[in-house]
Amino acid sequence: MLSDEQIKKLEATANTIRQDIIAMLLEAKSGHSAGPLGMADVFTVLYHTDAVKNDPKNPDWEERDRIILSNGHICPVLYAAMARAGYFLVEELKTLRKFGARLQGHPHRLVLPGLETSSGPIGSGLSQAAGMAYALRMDGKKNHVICLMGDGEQDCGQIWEAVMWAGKNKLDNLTAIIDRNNIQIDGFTEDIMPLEPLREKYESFGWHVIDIDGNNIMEIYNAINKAKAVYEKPVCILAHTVPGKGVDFMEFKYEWHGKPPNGEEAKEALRQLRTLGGKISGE
Ligand SMILES: Cc1ncc(C[n+]2csc(CCOP(=O)(O)OP(=O)(O)O)c2C)c(N)n1
Repeated sequence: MLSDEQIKKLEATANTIRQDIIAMLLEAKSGHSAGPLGMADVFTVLYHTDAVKNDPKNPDWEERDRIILSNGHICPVLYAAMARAGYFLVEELKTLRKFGARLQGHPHRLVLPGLETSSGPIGSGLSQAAGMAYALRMDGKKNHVICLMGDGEQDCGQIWEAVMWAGKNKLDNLTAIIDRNNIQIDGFTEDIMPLEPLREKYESFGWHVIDIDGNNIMEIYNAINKAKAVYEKPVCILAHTVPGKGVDFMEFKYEWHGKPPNGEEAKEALRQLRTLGGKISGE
């Protein structure tokens, strides 16, 4: 359980992360806005609570849970959550997408400590995560593997190979979190390639499914803890989020999938986010 005070603090952290995301994208002049803003609450729980085992001062800690970002394009939220947790200096966020930087436009495992995989080509993360979960179980280890995916990403066929395989092998040390924000690169998911009934699809392959409000810290925290307690089934958390969360002209707009704000838009986005709490980016 989280106390009201802890929740308030975590909500402020999520809004700090959102402000970081806007500042990073403005500086980079390219990148993705909607997905990262929508997933700020999930990443706050992943890196700023005890629901997931990790240690920013010791990224290779043997007992850490493994966080796999399959939808690598939303990495601004990953980087901001990691920086605010202490993996590296917040200052470094300004280097997003610069030549030679550790914060590449899609995560590069070999240059940034704390990353478990490189990603960018969507569709492969769940296979990697399932393989890791299987290997950890073979070694008798207790680490949990958490794989983040997009909903549009579910259109990739390889995901369904991993879904079948994880279900068959009863990988109860594996949790998938799907960003169910209903948008993808060029439209709404149900127009491009209908996914529903998504819950039933995962269930039919032997998964336990939990639907949550993916912008509610308490629901995210409880769902991850519950997922870790489920026995003999992998778990899929369907995190219903608002793409572009916190910035009114970005919310629910698929046009903001892969576009950064310009100067004026960033100013207005930061003004709106500041009213929701959290620190001004860089503070
Ligand atoms: C293999 C591969 N094909 C195409 C792309 C281009 N691409 C990047 S994100 C994306 C759509 C993903 O949709 P979703 O996961 O819902 O992203 P969201 O809009 O929620 O950020 C596509 C097609 C890619 N990165 N990799």
